[in-house]
Amino acid sequence: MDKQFFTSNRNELYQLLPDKSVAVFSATRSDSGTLPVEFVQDANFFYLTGLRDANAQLIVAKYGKSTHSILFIERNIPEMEVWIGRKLTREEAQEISGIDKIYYIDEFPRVFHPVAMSSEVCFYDHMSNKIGLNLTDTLFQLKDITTHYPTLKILNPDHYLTQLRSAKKPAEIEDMKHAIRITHDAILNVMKNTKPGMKEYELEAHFRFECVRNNAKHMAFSPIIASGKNATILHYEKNIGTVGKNDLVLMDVGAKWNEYCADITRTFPANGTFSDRQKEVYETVLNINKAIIKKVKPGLTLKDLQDETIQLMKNTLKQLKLIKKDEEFKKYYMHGVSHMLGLAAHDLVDRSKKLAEGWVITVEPGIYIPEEKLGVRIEDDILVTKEGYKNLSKGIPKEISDIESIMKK
Ligand SMILES: [Mn+2]
Repeated sequence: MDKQFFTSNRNELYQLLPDKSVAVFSATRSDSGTLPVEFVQDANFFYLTGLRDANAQLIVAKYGKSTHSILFIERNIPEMEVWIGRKLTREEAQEISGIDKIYYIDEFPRVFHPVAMSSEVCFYDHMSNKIGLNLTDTLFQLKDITTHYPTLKILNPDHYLTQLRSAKKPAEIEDMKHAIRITHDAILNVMKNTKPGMKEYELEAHFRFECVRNNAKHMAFSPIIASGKNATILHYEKNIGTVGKNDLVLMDVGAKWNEYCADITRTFPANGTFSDRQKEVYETVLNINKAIIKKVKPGLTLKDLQDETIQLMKNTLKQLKLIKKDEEFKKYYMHGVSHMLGLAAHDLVDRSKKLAEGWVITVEPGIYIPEEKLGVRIEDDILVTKEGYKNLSKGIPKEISDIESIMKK
């Protein structure tokens, strides 16, 4: 991904912004000087700048035909270099982002002043900055802005970023494919190393080992490794249970590559062979997974996919003798079948919009039967194409025979 990508993202934002408006985006804050913690860059800020550095800010402004991007970075502190290294230079920031107006962050109020004076609206992005100390810092800044410029109307820019980030560009799809490839290898590593009696965290370790070994140090989300009854808890993430001999293991995992996420779920038998009942439930979920994937095409909405899933669930849950009446389906299937995927595992979404070329969504039906200590979910990452879809995670085994033969090795 080069500066061309980030420049064209900003150009698209200019198109959307109303005249006489300014938008402010912030990098994630981090407290330099303390021991390193996992740093997750703010997705909107990354999308518009390409910077992975903390404590930076971006101003995007539009006045008629004249548009401006101004980047603010941290000043280098020579005394701190021995602890945390040298900060990004202005030249480096320019090379990454393609922005030529670069200031230091302490110059923000001075540079912002004339921009604010000529603007009617300020789109201030602070809701997507939920990590670390950033929220309080940006709220202080926002309070400052509202105090100094009382006539400036403050709005949230999220709808613009949702619009921009929904359809992925080729470079983004390549990064997502790579995240999926690493996730694929790591899932196989778990399947090959699982033995009944192990702890769920040992399986998690096999997953993380393969990701980190491939330079994917950051997860799209904390891995969910759930055996037996734990698999009926949708966002189980304690991963401390013992894998029982006759358990199914549900693993909902995703590596990140260049900030882009994979989100895959596979379910497999701890002992390497599905029981008859496990097979029955698994095949049901797999059939729904395949049926919904086949439906994906431009023009549908996420709700259309969910409605179709519910219809299929009602029928099959009756066949599995789990429910008698349609409306009981929620007892065994209680979540959405799809969400957007991108810079976030649950990416920005406008549910009123129709699927379009370049969107990447998940398809993840599941059936959860606590009384049988049994949960199955099968999740793939699907690219919406001009004609229909492309399953980006097609290569990750989900047929019963494939899973069983991998586990026998
Ligand atoms: Mn998901």
